[in-house]
Amino acid sequence: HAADNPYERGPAPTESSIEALRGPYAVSETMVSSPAVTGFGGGTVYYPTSTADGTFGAVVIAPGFTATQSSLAWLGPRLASQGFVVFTIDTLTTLDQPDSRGRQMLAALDYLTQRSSVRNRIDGSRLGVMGHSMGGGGTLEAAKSRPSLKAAIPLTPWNTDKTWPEVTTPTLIVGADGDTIAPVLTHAEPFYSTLPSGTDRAYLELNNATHFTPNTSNTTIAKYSISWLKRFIDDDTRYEQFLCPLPRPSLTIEEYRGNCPHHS
Ligand code: 9J3
Ligand code: ZN
Repeated sequence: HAADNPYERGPAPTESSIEALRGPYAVSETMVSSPAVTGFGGGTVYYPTSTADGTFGAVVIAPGFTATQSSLAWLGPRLASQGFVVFTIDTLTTLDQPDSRGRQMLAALDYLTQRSSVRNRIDGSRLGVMGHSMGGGGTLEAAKSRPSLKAAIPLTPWNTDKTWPEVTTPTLIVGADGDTIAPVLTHAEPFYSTLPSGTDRAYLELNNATHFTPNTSNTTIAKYSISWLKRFIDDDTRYEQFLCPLPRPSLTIEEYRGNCPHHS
């Protein structure tokens, strides 16, 4: 229990609690405007309203090419209500490439943990990154350049760099079977398979899905993202049951690969 793990937050999870539209924490939000910040384009912080449970891990989420934070806004309260500080960001320009997005995600994490109004609510040693498409490519770039990150979740990621042997952060890659913009054969699958085998890694391919499936509320994305963030940002082994044994193909899962048991 919490006595064994100082980072675990919230009640014991169930299949229905990780599928729910909201978790146990009421959520507040605050806008961060550009140009008040530098190095990224501002964003919205979603965070548990109460301070009674101590500090939380934090996650920065970046959008894809031509998109803004609104394209991933659904993840803000959905993840924060489970016990994370979640920062959905805008990039400096909507045309920024994945390497730039990765640097901006790290700038956003630094702002969040060092200067933002919620910095005292965050455990700065327990941080993660997520992003869609070029923001998913940026997620891999951020993890590659900052190995201290605890979790990374690229969603239908796009990048010209196809190989990620440098990543040691536990990484859950989400692909979509019908993606014609970042086809899994040339993006999500090689990104997954080139992660080191010693890195905790998983590949979730959504069934009957497209490049833009991550842009609307999606229970399969939410439940495995929550489980991955809890397992690796909070070290919360209560969520291991949803990740290992590996999820079976279903109406919403085309395929799931990964190491099980996990290393860390
Ligand atoms: O962020 C994305 O949706 C990347 C896909 C894309 O349009 O790449 C073409 C340059
Ligand atoms: Zn590479």
